[in-house]
Amino acid sequence: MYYLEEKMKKEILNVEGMSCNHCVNAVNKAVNAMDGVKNVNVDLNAKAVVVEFEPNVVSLHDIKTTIKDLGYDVL
Ligand SMILES: [Cu+2]
Repeated sequence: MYYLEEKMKKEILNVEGMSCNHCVNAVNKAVNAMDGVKNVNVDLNAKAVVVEFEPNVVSLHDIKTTIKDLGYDVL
């Protein structure tokens, strides 16, 4: 367990353009589907996407690109 946690990274992204639960679900679903992503939590009011991932498997850049491809701005 400790070993796994060492390999995990947690980042908070500021995402503009999410306006309703449909947006929340779209971001959740798309990011969760990525290899190496372990957990996603979207806070609509805070315009925040908290993502836990394995940097060895997926990059933060790729996660940002996935969100941008949905039509939202990642600051
Ligand atoms: Cu929406």
